[in-house]
Amino acid sequence: MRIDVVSIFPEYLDPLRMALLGRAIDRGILAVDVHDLRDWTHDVHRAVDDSPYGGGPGMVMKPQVWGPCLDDVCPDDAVLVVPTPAGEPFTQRVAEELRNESHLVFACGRYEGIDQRVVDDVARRGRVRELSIGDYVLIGGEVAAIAMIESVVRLIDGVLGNAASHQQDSFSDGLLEGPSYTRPEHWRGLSVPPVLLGGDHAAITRWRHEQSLARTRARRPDLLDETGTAARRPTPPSS
Ligand code: 6GU
Repeated sequence: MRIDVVSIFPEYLDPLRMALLGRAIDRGILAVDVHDLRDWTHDVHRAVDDSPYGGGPGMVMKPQVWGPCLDDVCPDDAVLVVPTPAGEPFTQRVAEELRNESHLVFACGRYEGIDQRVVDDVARRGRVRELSIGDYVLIGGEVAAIAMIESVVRLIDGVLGNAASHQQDSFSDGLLEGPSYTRPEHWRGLSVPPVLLGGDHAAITRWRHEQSLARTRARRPDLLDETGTAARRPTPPSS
């Protein structure tokens, strides 16, 4: 997969080169290119924003800068992702859709956003997703882009050490994951649940499912339907 990110703070994206993502880049599974939006300005001030039509607070990012930038960076067969708190919710399902793409381009806006015509223009020739990572507001799209990129890239075959591990994640079966334990068996007066020590694998599977359901009921009842089971059906493993 190829990922391009455009930002006025390219150093904000440095974490993409660390740890598992860095290793995926080194191994040729992933290519990441970060671009400075100001490279597409022509004025001495390298201005990327202007005041909004109709008035109001804040600034809007200029179409005359973003347009030529995306002409260069975002070909028609890529998916343009625009991180915005006004976007559709970015969920595990969206991550699973995006992992099948060969080229993603992230357009990170700051201030009050990007002139809408930039998105509308790219949508006439290609695919665009305006996506939000949650119901809170960040200063800019960079941190949201990092979150989305991590969740997409870890689904690509060969990126995680253990290919099976992402199939048991929270959300992959529509429930939250239950608690995990490792040695020692007793620690600061707290003990590992005995069922995990018994070696009865059917009992362990049953217990883990009960823990998942109880935790989901307590923390995320919105994930359960009227019958108390996961509203989201697990997606079948891809080839
Ligand atoms: Cl994608 N961007 C910004 N700036 N804030 C957000 C967000 C995105 N998702 C939630 N809050």
